[in-house]
Amino acid sequence: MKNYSIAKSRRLRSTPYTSRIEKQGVTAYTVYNHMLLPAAFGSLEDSYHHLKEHVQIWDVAGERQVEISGKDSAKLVQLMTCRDLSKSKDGRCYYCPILDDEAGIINDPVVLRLNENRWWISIADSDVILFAKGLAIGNKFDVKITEPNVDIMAIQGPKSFKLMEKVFGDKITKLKFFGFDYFDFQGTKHLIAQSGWSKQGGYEIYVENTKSGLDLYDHLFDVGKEFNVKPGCPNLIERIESALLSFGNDMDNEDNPYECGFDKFINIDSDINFLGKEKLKNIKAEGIKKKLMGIKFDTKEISLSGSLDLKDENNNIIGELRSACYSPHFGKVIGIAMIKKPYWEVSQSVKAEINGNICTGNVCDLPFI
Ligand code: THG
Repeated sequence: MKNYSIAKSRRLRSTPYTSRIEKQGVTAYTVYNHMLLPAAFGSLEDSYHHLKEHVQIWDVAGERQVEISGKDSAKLVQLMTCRDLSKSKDGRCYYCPILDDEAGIINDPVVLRLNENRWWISIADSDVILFAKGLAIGNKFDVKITEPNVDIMAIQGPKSFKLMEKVFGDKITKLKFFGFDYFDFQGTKHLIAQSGWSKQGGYEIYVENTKSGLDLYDHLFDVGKEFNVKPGCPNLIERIESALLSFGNDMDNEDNPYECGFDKFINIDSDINFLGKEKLKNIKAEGIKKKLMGIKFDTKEISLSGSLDLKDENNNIIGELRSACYSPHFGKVIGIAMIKKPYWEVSQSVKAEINGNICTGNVCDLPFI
């Protein structure tokens, strides 16, 4: 597949870190929430191995925040998600599918409860702010909805814990997974969560003070030398092996949360009010007809730029492949696919045309590992 350079403009927003990562060797961008999101620093496979062993600093400013504040903010946030937030706590993050009235997925953000009247929705790639504003206007909610200047920098990899301890002291080691708190860097407070879009562990720094954030970015590279710190970005191979889903790739508005395996984030039995609740009850009663599953192919190369039909031995279409990569762990191509109900059996054989050749493989459960 031939690649093309991306034409920058005001509409395709840069981040405060862009000039730095360009000096540091970014080689590919994707677009996320109308913003540049680095997609590669040279070989994906080299970055994958480095991420699993050392520590990386990522410019994930494209994970924008939708801030909802005001008297009705908790009501609006709850209206948007099927996850019960009635017992949520300040200083905690919640992975929350956002649904429309048909229970189709709008987004799968991390929701941060700053306090009962102030929330950040840390969004995947869709315009949640417009949806939130529409709901607030239609419901006459007393809320303020903005996209604040918050530019996340992620510190990911097994050595992220030692690196962050070196900068922020012992206190940061007490932070629990999906907890957040404020930490001082040279006199400026930064909101830091133990989270991130890899399964290698790490933190996300929600930078509000750009000047201090850039000083911190540089400082992390300075003091991180002993941990072999490198610039990086969400890694296609690591995230597929870890089955971290990507909105717009693995699922979209045509899919419901049951089909995506989000069962543990769905609360249809409590008395909370959210869009799509009745629809979800029906879906649960009837049962779903497609779901996300893994595929392993007996081939070593793939480059997907859209979805790919999957067929059985009789050429019946059994589903569609939505993301895929070569996995060093399995020594073959693996992928995430939406599979139709009659074909859910693990080890169901599949074939697909990859790079002009018919490749065979098998369906498996998610996560792969
Ligand atoms: N961090 C922040 N914002 C984000 C992302 C992020 N917004 C966009 C995108 N990523 C949202 N998608 C996800 C998907 C998975 C997770 C986080 C964001 C995740 N899942 C954990 C898991 O699957 O193990 C934990 C889920 C849980 O148990 O609550 O971390 O990365 N700020």
